[in-house]
Amino acid sequence: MEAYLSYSQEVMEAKEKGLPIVALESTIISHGMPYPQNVQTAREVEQIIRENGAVPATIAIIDGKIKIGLSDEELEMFGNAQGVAKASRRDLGYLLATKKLGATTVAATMICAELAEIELFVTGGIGGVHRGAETTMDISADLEELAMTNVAVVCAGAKSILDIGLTLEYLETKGVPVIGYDTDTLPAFYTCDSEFKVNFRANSPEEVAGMMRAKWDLGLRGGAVIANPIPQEDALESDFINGIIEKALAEAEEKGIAGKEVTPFMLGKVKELTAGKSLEANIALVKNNARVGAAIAAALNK
Ligand code: PSU
Ligand code: MN
Repeated sequence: MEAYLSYSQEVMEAKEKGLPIVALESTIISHGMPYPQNVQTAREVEQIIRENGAVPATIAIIDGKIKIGLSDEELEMFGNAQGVAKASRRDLGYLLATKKLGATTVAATMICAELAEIELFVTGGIGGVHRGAETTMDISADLEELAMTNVAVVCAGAKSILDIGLTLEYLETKGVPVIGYDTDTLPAFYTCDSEFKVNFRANSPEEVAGMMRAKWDLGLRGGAVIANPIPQEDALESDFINGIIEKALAEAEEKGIAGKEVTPFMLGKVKELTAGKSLEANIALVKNNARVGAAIAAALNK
């Protein structure tokens, strides 16, 4: 297995010194945001994690290896290169064997983080149960991963391109705790809250770490959703964003967008229809998650 893992110098040193490490995904770079904001955000998020006492490990598949920690050139490549595969659980074997470039989703990043013994992962949004899933069966592999892989995922909740209610039902069935960070309601990515409640509220990094440690000490497999609301000043107005999401969903259906293209299509379309406002919100919430995630990683390390 070690043959497949390749650590950056920074992450290797952090492991030797026992420093807290935060995993980061690469699909958000290659398929979640446009260039050059994607690369710039990736760099800034890494820097925020360093400033908050942890070491960032952006994860991707390169040349037959799982890279734990990317160089600046590699970040640039994932932001700009054509033909980078969106890599989820099912794609890992294929991409490693064929030595292709793979940008890891939440599911695949969790798998790689667990292999590298990293317990905490920061992202923007997780995949979930899509609207209309009762006929399309479009349910993100991220949810199954949360049920079986021991990594806590800090995100800004589930966005309303998904069916938030069904996503919560699915997580409940799979025994995945949804923990609100300083909130009782589930944030909906672009907005600070939604009509749904979280399962548990944690008011500090230590409280999150305590819940995770107790779960894992019991030998209970799986992660958790740590839902951290977008800062109020960066949030979008909920009627505005939901109207736009409806439009984007209608266009996706009309165009017959399916499979792994759905989420990237929706993110791109929403950005276009909001004239970039959704991208600004997305960048702000990821940075906010990086601050909180670094603190939770430090608390888990104690
Ligand atoms: N949500 C976002 N930005 C993203 C994604 C989701 O706001 O970049 C990406 C993540 O990598 C997530 C993936 O794991 O989309 C989910 O894709 P799918 O719905 O195809 O499982
Ligand atoms: Mn899907």
